[in-house]
Amino acid sequence: MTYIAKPRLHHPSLTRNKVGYTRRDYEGRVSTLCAGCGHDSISAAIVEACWELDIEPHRVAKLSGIGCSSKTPDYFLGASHGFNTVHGRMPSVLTGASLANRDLLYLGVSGDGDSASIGLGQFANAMRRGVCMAYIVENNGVYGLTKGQFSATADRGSKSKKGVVNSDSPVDLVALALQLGATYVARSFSGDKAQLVPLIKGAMSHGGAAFVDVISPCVTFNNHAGSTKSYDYIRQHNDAVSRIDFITPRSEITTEYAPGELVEVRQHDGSLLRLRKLHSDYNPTDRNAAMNYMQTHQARGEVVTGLLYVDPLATDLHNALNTSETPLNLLEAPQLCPGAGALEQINASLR
Ligand SMILES: Cc1ncc(C[n+]2csc(CCOP(=O)(O)OP(=O)(O)O)c2C)c(N)n1
Ligand code: SF4
Ligand SMILES: [Mg+2]
Repeated sequence: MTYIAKPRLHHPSLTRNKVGYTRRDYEGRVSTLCAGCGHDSISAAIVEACWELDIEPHRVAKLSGIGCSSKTPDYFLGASHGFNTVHGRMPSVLTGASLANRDLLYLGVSGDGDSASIGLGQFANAMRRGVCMAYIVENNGVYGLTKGQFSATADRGSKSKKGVVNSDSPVDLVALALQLGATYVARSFSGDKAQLVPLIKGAMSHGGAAFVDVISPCVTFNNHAGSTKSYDYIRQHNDAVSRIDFITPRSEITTEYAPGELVEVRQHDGSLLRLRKLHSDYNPTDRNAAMNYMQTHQARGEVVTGLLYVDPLATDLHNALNTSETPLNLLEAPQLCPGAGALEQINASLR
C-alpha cells in the first residue's frame, strides 16, 4: 500500500495538546513494513510520546542508519528534521548535528544490526561521550531488511527460521550502555505500549545520553519457535522491574502510593520519573546494582525490562566541550571571524 498517501485533512474535533497539535500532526507517511512488525508499534509509541510531551514537531531532529528499523522515521514526525544516514553511522552524524545546533531534540533510531554489528564502535563512542539524545534500538535479533541473517544481538542457541542454531555470544547493548556511562538506560518490548511510551518520554527529557533497547519482533524472519526475540518468547520471559509514570514539570501530581512502592527521580528539566516498584530490591540509580541484576536474571533466561538505570544529575557533551548555545548557522561574521587580535591571543596561549 506504499502508493497510498495519507489524507491531510483532520477531523476538526481531534484533541489538541498544549502547543495546538493533534496526534495526527506527529505521524509520518504510510508504513511499508510487514503487517505486524514490532517496529510499527515503536513508531506509534514515539508519536504518542511526542504528542503527550507537547513537543513542537519542528524542534525534533530524527536520525537513523539503514535497515527496516532505520526506515521508520519516515513513518512518524513528518514535520520534523530527518537524516537517513549510512549503515551504522547514525551516531556520528547525530553527534555532529547536535554540536552544531543544541536547540533541537535529537532522536536516534537504529536497529540491532545497525548498532551492534556494523555500528558497534559508533554506538559505543556516542554512549561514552554523553551525546545528548534519545537513542532507540529496535532490536529483533536479525537483519530484517536483508532477509533474516542473525545479527550481533541474537542469543547463543537461538534458532533461525531455517533451523540454523546461532553459536555466537550476543552483544548486549544495555549492558554496554551501562558500562560505557550512558546516564539513562532502559529496555522495553514493542508489544508493551504502556511501558514503552513513558520510557521514551523520560529519554527525550533526560538531557544526556539516553538509551532505550526495544525488543521488536520481526514477524517475517524471527518470530518462530526457537527464536528468543519472538512475541511469544518475550511475553513468557519478560521480567519488568518497575512501571514508570512520566510527569512533566507543569503537571499536577495526583496519584498516591504506599511508602516503599515508589522511587521518584527528578530530572534536570524538572520532569519527574515515578517508578512503581515491581521488585522491592531494585534501585534504578545504582549502576553496579543494575548490571548485577541484569546479568543474574539474564542467566535465568529472563528478559529484564523497565527503566534500568538513571542518573538524575547527568551532564552531556555540550557541558564537557562548552559548546555554543547559539546554533552555528545563526552566528554572525564578527563571532565567526573575531579578527587578528583574537587569533594572536589563541596562538600565544598555545606557545
Ligand atoms: C555498508 C553497508 N553494509 C551492508 C549493508 C546491507 N544492509 C542493509 S540493512 C542491513 C542490516 C539491518 O539490520 P538491522 O539494523 O537489525 O535492521 P532491521 O532491518 O532488522 O530492522 C544490512 C546488513 C548496507 N546497506 N550498507
Ligand atoms: S522484514 Fe522483519 S523487520 Fe523488516 S519490516 Fe518485515 S517484519 Fe519488520
Ligand atoms: Mg534487526
